Amino acid sequence: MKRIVFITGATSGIGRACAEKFAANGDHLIINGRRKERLEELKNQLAEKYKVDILCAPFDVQNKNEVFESINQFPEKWKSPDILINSAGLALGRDTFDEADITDWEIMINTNMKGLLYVSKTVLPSMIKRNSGHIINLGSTAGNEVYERGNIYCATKSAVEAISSAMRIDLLAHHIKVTNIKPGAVETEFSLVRFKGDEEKAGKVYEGLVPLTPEDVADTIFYCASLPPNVCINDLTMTCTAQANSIYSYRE
Ligand code: NDP
Ligand code: 8X3
Repeated sequence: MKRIVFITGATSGIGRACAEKFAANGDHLIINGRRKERLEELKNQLAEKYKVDILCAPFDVQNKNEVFESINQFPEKWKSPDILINSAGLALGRDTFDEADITDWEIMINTNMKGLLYVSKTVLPSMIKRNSGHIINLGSTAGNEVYERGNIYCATKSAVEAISSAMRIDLLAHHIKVTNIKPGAVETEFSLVRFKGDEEKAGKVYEGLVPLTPEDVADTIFYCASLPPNVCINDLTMTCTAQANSIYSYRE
């Protein structure tokens, strides 16, 4: 059966790869991100290629009112997504705790934690009404182990772990699955964003190893989203073969 899949952060990286993967399966999509032109471009491309219906939902997940107003104004057929993939997120900076920029911290907290909460909270009533649904959060190996100069980014991903566990417990009675996907290094725009456009620093993150691709992660998310109703992957850590955890990698 074809599903409605709501993907935040679909303008790039893992979210975008998920959009392609689910569309290829014939699922209908709600795609979010702040860059409206990219959303429109993706919508046209995937709708034509896979003949699926796509709704663009351009909003900033940090803005509570924008999130509530936008989602609550979805046309009737889009009001009850089967799957929510919370991929919108970012890291900003790799500085020691004492030197890090407080505004960077606030943006990470507002996006990775509060944004995820706002979107989930707005979508949940329809899942509860239907007595089914699946929320898939993007955690990270950074939520498993804190690494040097990772401070608040790691903290937000630890929070995603705790939030996912809390959601899973509290939503048991409503038959809603909650999955926390925790990838290691994935080559996307993530590092370019983290290093504020510095391509050299961003490139170094993936030097000497073959990182995960966004498609690797999307394939895994698709697998988790395609299991029978009685099966839920609660959390899943995945890294490239050259990475053991958020601290140890082997570089040639
Ligand atoms: P990208 O930078 O490639 O994509 C991030 C996406 O998030 C973009 O679509 C961006 O869209 C969106 N986004 C960021 N801020 C907001 C906002 N305020 N409102 C709405 N959308 C927003 O990174 P990835 O695909 O790699 O990251 C996706 C998720 O995966 C993040 O949560 C990240 O923490 C996590 N992750 C990434 C890993 C990696 O190594 N790449 C590893 C582990 C986890 P736009 O700018 O258009 O708003
Ligand atoms: C992104 C992976 O290693 O940059 O969550 O923290 S890492």
